[in-house]
Amino acid sequence: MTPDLFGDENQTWSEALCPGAVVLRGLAMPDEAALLAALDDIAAAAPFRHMVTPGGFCMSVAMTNCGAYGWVSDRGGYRYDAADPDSGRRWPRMPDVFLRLATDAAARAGFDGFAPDACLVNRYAPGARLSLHQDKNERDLGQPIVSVSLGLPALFLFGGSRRDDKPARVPLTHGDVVVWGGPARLRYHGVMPLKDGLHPLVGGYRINLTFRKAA
Ligand code: MD3
Ligand code: FE
Repeated sequence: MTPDLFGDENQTWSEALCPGAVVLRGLAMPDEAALLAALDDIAAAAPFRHMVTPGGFCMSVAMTNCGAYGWVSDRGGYRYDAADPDSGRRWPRMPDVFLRLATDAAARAGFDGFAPDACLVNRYAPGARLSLHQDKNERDLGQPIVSVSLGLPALFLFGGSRRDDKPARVPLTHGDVVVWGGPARLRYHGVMPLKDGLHPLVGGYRINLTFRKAA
């Protein structure tokens, strides 16, 4: 556990989960209000929706996107698309506070020059979960993914390079930022069903931002 220098009253700790995966506890705290305000604008322009998997199941996690590309799923498969399929318009632009936090986190984990062009926003209500999967729709798997957790706490499942490797359980709470790169980039991962609760700023949800270099 490494304490990082950070401002006057805020503190952040970095924890190495495994080679390539670094948890930056509390890194998003100084930006929490600006992140949530920007999120309201994104959801007003591109509302959260439950996408359908290629197998025909409706996802329990509600999603939207910002940035040049958005992650979308339907009966035809998973892909990145410059347009929101619900509106036909481009996704809302990525707010500066999102971009600064993501590039700062990546640099702290050793990924200088990370330039995300996609931010998938996941919203979990109680009971919502994400089953074990890999993220491999991005063009350059040498680029990391940065995740930011806001609102209710969740148990993150961090598996191995095969679907049947027993996953570790990592608690992620409001303000935590994780950088997944290098040998961690293709590890299976998921999220356990969200427990009921009420977060003072976010209410009865967990929000997760994942920053990606899609194109
Ligand atoms: C490890 N989201 O959107 S973020 C996803 O909390 C996704 O909403 C989860 O998995 C969430 O695809 C987990 C942490 C995360 C994101 C991408 C990864 C962990 C990762 C890619 C490779 C390895
Ligand atoms: Fe993922």
